[in-house]
Amino acid sequence: MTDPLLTPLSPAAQRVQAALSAHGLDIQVRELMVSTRTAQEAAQAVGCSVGQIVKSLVFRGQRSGQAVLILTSGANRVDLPLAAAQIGEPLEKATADFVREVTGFAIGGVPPLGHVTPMATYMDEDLLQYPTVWAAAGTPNAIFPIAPADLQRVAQAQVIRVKGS
Ligand code: 5CA
Repeated sequence: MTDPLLTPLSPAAQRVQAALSAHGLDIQVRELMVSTRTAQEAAQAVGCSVGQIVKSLVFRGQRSGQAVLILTSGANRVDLPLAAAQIGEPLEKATADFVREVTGFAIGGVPPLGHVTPMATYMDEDLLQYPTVWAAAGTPNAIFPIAPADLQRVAQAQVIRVKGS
């Protein structure tokens, strides 16, 4: 059956779909009529809590200049000194241009996998408490559901704590 709230996948979303399929995951990317640009909008669009939305946040190692991806619960902000202590290098926020260069996707649709270059990846431990989390799929309207353990495996992510207490 055709869902009237779904649209055909754009090329960026198709790249994410291909990456999921290449990992053997039977997951369907959904491109929606409504915005999933922010964690709040995404949660509203799929009817989940904001904590179940995966923010794929790109940072830049201050010493190495290398990209670092932190998959963060939509309910959390990354405490940069805390993250840096676990990662082993001070981090700074990436510019929009750097994000596009290293991932191949524009901010608002950056997915957790399928990037043009592989990068060191970390995952917020708070995501593990949910049966399903939802991540961006290449565009500000595209999203997919995934079990957090599968996300950790396919993103080759090391679990860290991102928020201070
Ligand atoms: N599609 C949604 C839900 S999955 C999404 O992509 N959310 S996100 O949080 O992963 O992506 C937006 C993030 O991009 C913001 O939290 C912010 O950290 C970052 N961002 C937004 N604007 C800029 C900018 N101008 N330069 C660098 N980073 C930015």
